[in-house]
Amino acid sequence: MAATATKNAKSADGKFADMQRDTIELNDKDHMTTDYGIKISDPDHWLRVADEKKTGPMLLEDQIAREKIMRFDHERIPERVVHARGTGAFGTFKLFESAEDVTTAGVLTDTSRETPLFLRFSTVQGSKGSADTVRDVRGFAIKMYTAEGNWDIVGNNIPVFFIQDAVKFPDVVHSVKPEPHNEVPQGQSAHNNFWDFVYMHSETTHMNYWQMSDRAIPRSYRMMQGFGVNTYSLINKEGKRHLVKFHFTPELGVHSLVWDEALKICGQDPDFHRKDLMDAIDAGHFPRWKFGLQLIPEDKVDDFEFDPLDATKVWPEELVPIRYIGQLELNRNIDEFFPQTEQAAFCTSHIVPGIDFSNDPLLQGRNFSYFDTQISRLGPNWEELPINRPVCPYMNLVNRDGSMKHRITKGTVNYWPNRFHANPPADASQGGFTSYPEKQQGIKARALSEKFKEHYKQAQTFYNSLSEIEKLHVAKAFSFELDHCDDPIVYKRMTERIAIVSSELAEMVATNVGGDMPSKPSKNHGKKAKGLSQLEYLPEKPIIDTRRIAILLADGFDYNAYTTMKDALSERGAFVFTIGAQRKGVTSESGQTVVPDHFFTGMRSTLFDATFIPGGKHVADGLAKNGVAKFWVTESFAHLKPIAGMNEAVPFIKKQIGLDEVEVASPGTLSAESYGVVTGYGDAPSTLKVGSVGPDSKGLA
Ligand code: HDD
Repeated sequence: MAATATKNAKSADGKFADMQRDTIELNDKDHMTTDYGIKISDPDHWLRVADEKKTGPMLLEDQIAREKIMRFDHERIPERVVHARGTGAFGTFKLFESAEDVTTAGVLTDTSRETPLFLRFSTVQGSKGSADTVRDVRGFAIKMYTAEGNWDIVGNNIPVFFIQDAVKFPDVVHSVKPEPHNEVPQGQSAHNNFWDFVYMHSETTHMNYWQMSDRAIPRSYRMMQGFGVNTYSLINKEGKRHLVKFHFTPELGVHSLVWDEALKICGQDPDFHRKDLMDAIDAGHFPRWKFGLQLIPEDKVDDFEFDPLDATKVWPEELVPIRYIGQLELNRNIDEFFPQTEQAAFCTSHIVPGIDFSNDPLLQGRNFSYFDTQISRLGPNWEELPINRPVCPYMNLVNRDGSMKHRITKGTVNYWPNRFHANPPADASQGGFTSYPEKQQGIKARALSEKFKEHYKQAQTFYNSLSEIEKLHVAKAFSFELDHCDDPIVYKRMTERIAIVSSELAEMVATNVGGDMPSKPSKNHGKKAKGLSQLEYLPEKPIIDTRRIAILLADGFDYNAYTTMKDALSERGAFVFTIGAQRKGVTSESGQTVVPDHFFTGMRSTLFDATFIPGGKHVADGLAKNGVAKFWVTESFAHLKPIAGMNEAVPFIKKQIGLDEVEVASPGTLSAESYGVVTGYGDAPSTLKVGSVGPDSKGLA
């Protein structure tokens, strides 16, 4: 048993194998039973006194009906107090390079292992049923089922945090959550209380800029970075300590929605990100992230102008480069949401030998909070639940009982030490966890170190490092948010605060929302840094894998152009969908019938990354007469998305995008100057080049 468990913890499918013990599969042979096992003959009628008209009273005696109703009455558990909305998937962690110079952790030193893992993505503020594409930080919580026990990295897609001291967490969360008097708004930071909090806490400034950037409206969970955020320690076999930050960089690059799209998708498909992840995994397009470490030797901790234990600061890559040593892949969808995602529970305090904490004051508080919250969500035996239990052998003779204990431990003693030497602890040579023997001395005080008091420099570096388009998006985001604050105290002084980082930005926002500007312009240190603009994280070559591409059709389309383009895109890994005038079928010029995946009113351009329209009579006879099809093109263009058209579709597209007079692209080309519009003429659709639009492409958004 122990040997199987250890093997499971080192093999990619180990957690799957472990969960099979508790997995049953629905079929048409096994009869429906009560939870205590008797077969049910009629699940549809409550036992009652059946008089002649069958209108008699219902009987409390019906244990089958009572069990069903009782189970239903109690099927909800408290949602997570933050990060309630999310979804997860299983995967594997592989190491390419051993980090044995800095740690003894097997998961970071044994390159022959494949460590199974579960990763849950989430938004922060919204409740469990809120929409996926709101402006928010995204959670990136990983549970690695290592051979030495579970290691949880409970991170975000933004490398810094709002506050420095964990004791402020209830304040920041209360301020951003719906206001207490009316529980409005849901899943949004655009309200008085949040911006009041931001103003009152200048330590939020750096995080606030990231949150107003495109990072907070990702295109997909698969296209975001992951950061451990807090500072941990790695300890090597000589007992030397390095401070460490963990990084995950997506193979697909970092991409975002534009705000108008994000807003619309909230209504059009609130599960957009959940479905995107599941669809990609189901289709075998497994998302991958490079795993890297930033390391600071213990004796260099004081060498920086910031404190490396301050979670509102990044460690600039110029000073502390990222050392990429591994890869995380997601490759299996969950089978059932509640037991495998709702009951998943993470703890920042779950670390394995070779890894240790630091005196990061946010991390220390988190270590208390996560462990505590699982008890109200799941009860004291939450670590025994299939999704949470380790894959390696585990046993503790003292940790017993409590509600819902289900593991059975044989033996007559439940204390240590005992006369049988049962369940002995392990010393370090046997893999026992030993804390880093850091010397600690001081007086008790409620305080933070001096360097924690500087709150603006890195926010300015972040803003300076953004491209012009990203800066414009930040200005629009601040303006949207403050426009939703109706208390002048809040929005007026907030624009003054923005001016500390950038007068130019504050000017734009103040003009839009009616805010105030300080009398003196602020000073800009002019510094930029690596790794802050998301445009640095585009894939090396443009790729269209898993991008959702719509082909618009009505009766009379060019079948050859349609199939050739569809096949070419599918071959390149795109997900192609046919959107037609009606789902019962559309007929081509040459008589072939295609049954579209959706009809026009059932879908919106916002749910696709690009659009293709083949030539044919269908343009004049169908698309040009259909308001939804016309708006589709206009809206796609406004959202900066590539649009391709053949023959008759070309003038139609030009008209919808309002560029009648502009020469779009020469046939078969794609360029920024072409406004992301590709056109092709003639019979040979293979002359069309399939590509994607670069960051500089112009558009109306
Ligand atoms: Fe937290 C959940 C990320 C600070 C207290 N947090 C939670 C989740 C993520 C984060 C991804 C969702 C886990 C899941 O999917 O189940 N939290 C962070 C990051 C932080 C951070 C990156 C800053 C570095 N959190 C933080 C502080 C506290 C908490 C300072 C409390 C002092 N967080 C919680 C919590 C949650 C939680 C209330 C809610 C559900 C849960 O823990 O399991 O305990």
